[in-house]
Amino acid sequence: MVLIDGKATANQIKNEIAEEVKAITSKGERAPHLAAVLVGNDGASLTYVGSKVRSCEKVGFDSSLIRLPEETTEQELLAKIEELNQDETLDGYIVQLPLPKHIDEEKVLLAIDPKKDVDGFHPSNFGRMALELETFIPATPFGIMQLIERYDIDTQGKHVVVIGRSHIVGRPISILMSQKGAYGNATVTVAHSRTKDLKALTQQADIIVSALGIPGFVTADMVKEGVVIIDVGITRVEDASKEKGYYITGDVDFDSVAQKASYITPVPGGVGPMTIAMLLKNTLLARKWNA
Ligand code: BQF
Repeated sequence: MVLIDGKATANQIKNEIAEEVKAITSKGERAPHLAAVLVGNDGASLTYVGSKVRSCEKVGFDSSLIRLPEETTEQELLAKIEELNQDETLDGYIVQLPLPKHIDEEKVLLAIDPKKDVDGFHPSNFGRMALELETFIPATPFGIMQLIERYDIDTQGKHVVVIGRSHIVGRPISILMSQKGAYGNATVTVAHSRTKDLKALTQQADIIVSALGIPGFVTADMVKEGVVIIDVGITRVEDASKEKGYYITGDVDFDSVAQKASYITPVPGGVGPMTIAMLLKNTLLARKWNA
C-alpha cells in the first residue's frame, strides 16, 4: 500500500511556484496577487482562508483578505466584486464558500470576471473545462489530478466510481478523469444519493473518489483488493480531548480500507493541502494569461 502524501506534494508544488515567483520579481515585475473575500464568521471558512493567505506569503505572492460582516447584502457583495474585477493590481480572487443563506451563490459566481476566477467556478470556466479549453480547473479536482499524475497512477480504461455530484468536486473530477490524456481515459460512474446498490458499483471500482462528507462511509467490504482510494471528505468531529476541540476525518474507514488498497489518501494531509496548492497554481496562471 502506498500512502499518498498530499501535504508533501503540496509543499513541493509550493516550492516550484516560489521559484517562478522569484523569476517574475527578479525581472522587476510585481508578484502575483490573490484576494479572498470572506462574508461572516464561519469557523471552518476562517480556517480555510487563513491557510490560503499564509500559503500566499510562503510562495511570495501578495495577498488581500477582505472580510465583510455576516449581514452584508447581496448588492453590497456584488459591488465589492465589481471593484475587484476592475482592480488591475489583482490577478485573481476567490469568494469563500459557503455564503450566508440570504445571498444567492449563483448570482455571485456569475459576477466574477472569468479571467480572475481562480476557483474556476464561473459557468464559462466550467464549460471551458468540459470542452478541454485552457481555463482555471477548480482547485480540488485539479489537486486530485496532480496527485494521480505525480504518483503515476494508471487510469487508462480503469473504472472510476465517484461518490458525490457536487459542482466543486464530484462533477468536475468525473469530467476530467474521462477526458483523453495520459491521466484520463477512465470509464467513470457518478454515484449519488439516488444510486441503487452502490456497493455493487464500488466493488467493481479500480479507483474510488469519495466526496460525500459522511465519516466512515466507505468500508472494507465495499472495495476490491488493489483499489486506489481518493478520500475528499472533510468532516469536523467535536472532540474535547483535542487541542482545537475537534478533529477532521474523511469518508473512508481508513484502517480497514488501507489494508486492501494499492494507493490511499489520508485525511488530514491528503487532498486538502493540494486544494490550497492548486489555488496558488491557478493564481500564477492568471498572472501569466492576463499579462
Ligand atoms: C488537510 C472546503 C468544504 C467546504 C468549503 C488541508 C484544507 C482542508 C484539509 C483546506 C475546503 C477543504 C477548503 C486539509 C480548503 C480544503 O490537511 O486535510 C487543507 O483548507 N481546504 C475551502 O476553502 O472551502 C471548503 C471544504
